[in-house]
Amino acid sequence: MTTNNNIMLGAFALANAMAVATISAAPPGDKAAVVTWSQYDVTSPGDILGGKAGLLPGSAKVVDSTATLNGITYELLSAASLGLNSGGFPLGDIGDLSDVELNRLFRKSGYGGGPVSYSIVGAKPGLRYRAQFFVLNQSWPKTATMTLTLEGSASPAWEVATNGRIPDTGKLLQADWAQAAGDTTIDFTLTQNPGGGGVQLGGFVVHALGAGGADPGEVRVKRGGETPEQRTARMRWWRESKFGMFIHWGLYSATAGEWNGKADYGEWIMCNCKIPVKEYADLAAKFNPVKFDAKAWVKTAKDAGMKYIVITAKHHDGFAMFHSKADPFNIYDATPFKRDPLMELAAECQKQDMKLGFYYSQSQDWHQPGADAVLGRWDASQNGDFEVYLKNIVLPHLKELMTHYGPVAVLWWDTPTGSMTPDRTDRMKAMLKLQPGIISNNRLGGRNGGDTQTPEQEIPANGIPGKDWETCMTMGTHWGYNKNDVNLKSSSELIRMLIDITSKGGNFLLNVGPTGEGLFPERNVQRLAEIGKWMKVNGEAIHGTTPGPFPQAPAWGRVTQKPGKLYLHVFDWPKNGKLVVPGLTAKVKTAYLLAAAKHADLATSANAGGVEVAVPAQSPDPIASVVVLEIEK
Ligand code: FHN
Repeated sequence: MTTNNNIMLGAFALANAMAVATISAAPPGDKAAVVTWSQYDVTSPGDILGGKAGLLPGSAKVVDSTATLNGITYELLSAASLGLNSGGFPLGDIGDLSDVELNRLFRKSGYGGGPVSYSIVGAKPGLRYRAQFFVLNQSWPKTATMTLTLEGSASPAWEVATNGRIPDTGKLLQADWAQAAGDTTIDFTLTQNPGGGGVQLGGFVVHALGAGGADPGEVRVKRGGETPEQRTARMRWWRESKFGMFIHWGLYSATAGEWNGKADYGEWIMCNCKIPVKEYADLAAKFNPVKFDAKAWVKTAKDAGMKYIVITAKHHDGFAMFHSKADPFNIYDATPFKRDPLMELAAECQKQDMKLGFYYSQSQDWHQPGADAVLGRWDASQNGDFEVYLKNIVLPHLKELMTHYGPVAVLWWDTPTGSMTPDRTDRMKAMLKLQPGIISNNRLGGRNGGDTQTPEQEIPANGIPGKDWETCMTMGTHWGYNKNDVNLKSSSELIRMLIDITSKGGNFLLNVGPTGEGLFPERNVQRLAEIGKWMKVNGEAIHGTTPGPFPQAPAWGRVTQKPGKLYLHVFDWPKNGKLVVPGLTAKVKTAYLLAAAKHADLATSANAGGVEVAVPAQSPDPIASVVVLEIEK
């Protein structure tokens, strides 16, 4: 199968295998000095799920290995044990396989998963390569299917023929390709598993075939179809933005939260009041938001210091707030308004340099037959087939949203249900490929993590370390407009929340529920203006910052930073004129208040406990005053 020329370029396997024996030198070809090895021979058959390795076909003796790289232990299946000639493992390059995603994914009982993408980067155009992996254990019904595709190579798209069934335990699957210019992607998708069971794949290896002395390239296997650098680039604007506007606007807005004399509803009014589908749809005839002014909306967001807007394209009531050809239950066709507000908003966002994203309720839809209603259906017309809903409504809607409105920065899924099978979410996600840079949240469902975590109406005490996260929040009680929703958080509270979230590494997506006439309620506008006033002076300490360097927030407030600068957001101004920054060891070059004219210098002194800044007796802003420390990097 392989020759001495073949070079093994990456490997992993066996999530549960435990190291037992010798630590030996790193194998030849290893470029990562920190790698240590341990190996053991496995003699027992089968039970991978129980933590032991299985026997592979023929007489091959399985040798499992673990490698520790940057503090993470990887389990590797040695190609040499399979009769392959291993020229060495460039272990420095397998960091992206750290969580042995494939093993975890495919071991899951009950349903399939994926796709999980692996990019093979750095392979040399013109050379031939081979990818292999092993079916380590499987107990799936024969009706389960597994599809693997190789994309981006010169070879035709390649699929491991499983003929409608998972290959047996011990089978080796492989695919060869001639590398074209550009990277190769392998997508692993496992679908359909009625009746339980599980399967574990492992031993994923990439070889250069018969390179014949030719340099096979610095091939790396990377998880996710996107390199970390590419992900960083894609997420950059979002990470720097820190502050965005959520807009919940739909047919429900026309009710102002009132139904049959009771007025404490919001965007859930249709469900809460069990309004029959036809009766709710009839509201559209009176929905005529003629005061809608995209320019004013975007300006309000911009003046508040917000960098992106996410608006409900379709909420759970199923009413599309855009002109859809897929179904007439939309603002253009069903109302006297006869305008497409998302089109107008998209144009204005372009003009005012504001990112625009769409909220889309993908599985819950109270209007369309067959869609889900998480609290149960109440109208016979809601009965139907989810597949039909998906095919006729969701996919065409998504295609329209992804293609008619220019750049779409965010797709904000919501309320995933059990109908979100991998096959269905795959089809939805395929639509997002029409917007290559798009960022999506973690509410699609199935096994899709998404790009962002979405705590709702709360700020996690310690942020969500290592994740991109965004707290979404209402100013009052409801997301959609309710005329009685007047007990709002104060602008001071909202500003401090923005600071708190930023200091913990998150974003703040603050909601506005416009009226049925198309206006932002005055009470929201007032708060946004006050936030904007603060941001005008202090926005530098929010946008583009990361959490401060201290493990604990200081007693007086919060800290954010940029390279060479610490921003001290002081909530509790020191009465003695001494602001102490505990634990700061870096040398302070200058200190000043963002609010001070010409950024006049403040005296600082260092002592064993940290740095002390001499501040004026009065705080410039009782909500939060920002002291900047320029420090030596
Ligand atoms: O049910 C919705 C709700 O109406 C609103 O859209 C929020 C926003 O995050 N999401 C759902 C509840 O989680």
